[in-house]
Amino acid sequence: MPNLKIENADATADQAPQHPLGKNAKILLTSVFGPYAQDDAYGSRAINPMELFHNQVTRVQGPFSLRMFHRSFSLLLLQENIEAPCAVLDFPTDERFRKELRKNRYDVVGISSILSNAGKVGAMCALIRRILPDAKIVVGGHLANLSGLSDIIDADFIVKGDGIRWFREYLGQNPEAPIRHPAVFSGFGSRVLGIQTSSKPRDLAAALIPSVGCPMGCNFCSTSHLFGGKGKLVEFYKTGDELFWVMDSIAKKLKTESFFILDENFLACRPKVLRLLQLMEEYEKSWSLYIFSSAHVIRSYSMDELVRLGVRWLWMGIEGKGSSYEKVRGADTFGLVRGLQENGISVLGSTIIGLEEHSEENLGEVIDWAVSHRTDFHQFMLYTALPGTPLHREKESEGSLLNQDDVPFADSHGQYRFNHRHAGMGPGKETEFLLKAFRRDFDRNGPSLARMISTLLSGYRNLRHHPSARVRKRILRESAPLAVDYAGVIWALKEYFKGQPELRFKLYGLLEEILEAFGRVSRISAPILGTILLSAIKKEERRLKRGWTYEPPCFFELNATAKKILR
Ligand code: B12
Ligand code: SF4
Repeated sequence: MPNLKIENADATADQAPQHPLGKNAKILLTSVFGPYAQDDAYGSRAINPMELFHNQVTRVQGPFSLRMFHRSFSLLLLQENIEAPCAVLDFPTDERFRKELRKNRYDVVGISSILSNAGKVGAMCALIRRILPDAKIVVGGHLANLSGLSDIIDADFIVKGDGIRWFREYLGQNPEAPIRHPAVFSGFGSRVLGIQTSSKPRDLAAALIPSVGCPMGCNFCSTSHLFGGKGKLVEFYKTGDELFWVMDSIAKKLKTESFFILDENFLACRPKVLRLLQLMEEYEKSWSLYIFSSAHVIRSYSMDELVRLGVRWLWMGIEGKGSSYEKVRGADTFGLVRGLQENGISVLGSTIIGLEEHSEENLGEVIDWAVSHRTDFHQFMLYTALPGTPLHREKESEGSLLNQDDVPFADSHGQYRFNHRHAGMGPGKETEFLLKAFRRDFDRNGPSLARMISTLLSGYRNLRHHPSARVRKRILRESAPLAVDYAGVIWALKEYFKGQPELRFKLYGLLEEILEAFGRVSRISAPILGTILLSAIKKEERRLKRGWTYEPPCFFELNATAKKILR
């Protein structure tokens, strides 16, 4: 059990004044306008699409990259907890945003943004002032951590930290009321190998946000420092019971049994998690959990506890060889990854490129060390001094922060340039090292999709006779695609990688294992489906070469009160 003192950080949001119309104020909540995956004057960048995996994990995996979008969860969570008429506009185009401002006379317009989209927020504020001069403009999300933001955008309120409490106070609602959670799937528009994947509820995970912030307070982490930093956390659901009943209600609404849990260190509060497990056992829930957790917290659980909790996928910071971060200190990350994978838990390892101790001389070794973990997925991110973090303050006082002419906010997204001068690396070198890291992981370990299938197969083999019927049910559900779909995928990959004997050999071995486990049905279907998939992969490859990319569609949603008065 980690030795952490956690305080509630609800007070991090600025004290809000009250809107004169209170709960009658008409509110629009919006994300920044698109397009996202192309270079533009407002700060969109082709290498910074509105995607998670393709942006920062499977970036160089071409047709094997996992492509999908995620809704702007902050907006949905805010809307769910606002009693006033409230509309959400997610992923609008510039034109759709203008149209919305003209269509309804909003009293308040709230924009959620991160640092790299600062230019768009500035443009959106100017549009609101022009079209709806009486509306109050509220800006929240990670951009709010930028000191001096009010000098570059024209907003009435900049809200740091939790927006639910802020809006409740602003609109005269009870700030202590229980938090209502939206029922929303975690991802949509998923695509891999050039094929749209299943959108059936049972194949999708619901998003669950038990808290925001992280009490570990690592020096570079804006997620933690937006909500108070070390020892602080805004917990929406404080007990295992609250969490269980929220999950139960979402599962029923969405008809799903999987949860993507957006909590930076979900396992950190052991009593809460063990109570959740107890309730899952009592009510026979065989839920699958996709979670984030730090290595030293994972180690405080037995593997059987993780399996019974339903952990299927884990995002874990590995950070860097010899890293001094408390969350990885003393952890045998290699043994941990292997043990998790044997129990059917896919690992997404996350490594930082450009820690203080990194240099052009030692980065090759650092990358090799990271890649040799053979995690199912690997995120590499640049050590970026994000506003509001101790790292940013340190670089600012050292005088090593780069200015906006050198590296604009739009490029400070962790996948291109450092926003400070690095003692061990020449300017721009980090871009090469970052790409080298992704490529080495792909070359050595092959497509993440195959690695994930291999982990799933290990889970099936080792746990399908688990003493708990609940665990067996989950394992059978999760491994259902192995016999036909994934047999076909591995067959196609084996053919595709003909020219890479080492990788082909691994894929061949994996296919044999699947065929042995599932017999005739796999033997017949693998080459048939595999041939179709191989052709889809080649088609996707050609499409990508032509520069194809994709954008999320726009969503417009009204809460119950808004449906009566807004269009
Ligand atoms: C989901 C997610 C995404 C999704 C975004 C989906 C979407 N539609 O917006 C995807 C995967 C696409 C994504 C992409 C990127 N992301 Co991202 N992402 C996250 C993640 C993991 C969760 C965000 C979330 O939903 N949290 C739950 C919600 C409820 O919390 P919240 O957003 O903080 O909202 C609370 C408050 O901030 C506040 N609030 C939020 N909005 C508003 C608005 C108003 C008006 C008010 C009053 C309050 C308010 O109230 C909310 C409730 O308390 C965070 C890390 C994290 N755990 O926060 C990173 C994070 C936000 N992402 C980050 C980055 C850097 C990126 C990328 C640039 C990554 C990259 N280069 O690889 C790209 C940008 C893409 C683009 N073109 O814009 C950084 C932002 C850093 C910064 N300081 O700006 C974060 C913090 C991760 C990190 N630590 O580096 N991301
Ligand atoms: S453990 Fe992860 S989420 Fe928590 S502060 Fe450190 S980097 Fe941030």
